[in-house]
Amino acid sequence: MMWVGRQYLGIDKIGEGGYGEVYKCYDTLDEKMVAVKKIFFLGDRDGVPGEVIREASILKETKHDNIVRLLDVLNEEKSVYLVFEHLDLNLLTFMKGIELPRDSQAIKDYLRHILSGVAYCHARKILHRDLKPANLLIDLRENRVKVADFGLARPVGVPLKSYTEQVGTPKYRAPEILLGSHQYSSAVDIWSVGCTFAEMVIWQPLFTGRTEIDLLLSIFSILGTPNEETWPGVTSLSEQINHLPKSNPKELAKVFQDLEPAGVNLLSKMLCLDPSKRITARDALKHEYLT
Ligand code: INR
Repeated sequence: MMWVGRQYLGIDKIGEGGYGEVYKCYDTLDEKMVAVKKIFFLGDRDGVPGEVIREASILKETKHDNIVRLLDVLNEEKSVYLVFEHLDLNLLTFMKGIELPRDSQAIKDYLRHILSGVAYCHARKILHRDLKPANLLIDLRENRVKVADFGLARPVGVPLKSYTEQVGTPKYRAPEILLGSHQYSSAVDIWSVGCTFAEMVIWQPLFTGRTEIDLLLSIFSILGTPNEETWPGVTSLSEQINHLPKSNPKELAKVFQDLEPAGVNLLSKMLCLDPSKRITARDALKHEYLT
């Protein structure tokens, strides 16, 4: 038996992200399940970075139906534990098609939920930076998606595994990041939501590739290789672009034959290569596909 503080009793390890491990725990005081994330840090001499505590305090005030609630922050010895509400499923399970119906209304509802949570955080200048099906959780009772892992500890946390051996692939990473931009804007989250939306429709990841370059080639094989005309500034972002094979954009309506035209239109605006022209979460919520 593993106790986290005096209140939470460890049951199972349910996840392992880049920056910590997640345990399903029993909250002995409130008599309910919670998810406890243990954050790892580089060196232990300076104790726990104050930044994490500050960020966590902000997130504790973040209350929205489509954001996984942070309930408690524990600072035990050299670790920080973040206590969240617990949900039984994530969108990965949904993608595997076992647990839930996959009709077009469900896709629409889930996309609206994800965008609502994202819009709420973006309005508060909180970025996610790593949106993917694994941290989109599903509340089956309310049939609602909630975004987990928003804006946490990324700049200060230390990865569990070295970059190359990180779990999974950077499948949901925006092209500007893959091309080496260090300027994260809210547009990176919209890209990830677009990839997730596409995946709900076609039952498999839209872009694949084990390495960043393979992934870029996969993206460009569908959306076309960008140039200064379609994405001003792209060549100064990365010289690399000039050496890649050139692809022409595919007709998205042909790639997504099961998606209604309004959905294809919204998807094309979320998967816009140029981040400055990518649709915002707020505008996406007003798009005819979702209204
Ligand atoms: C489940 C997870 C259910 N619930 C994986 C999971 C599989 C099945 O990570 C999880 C979480 C939960 C979770 O119920 N609450 C949280 C994860 C995270 C925060 S985080 C909160 O930050 O994404 O690791």
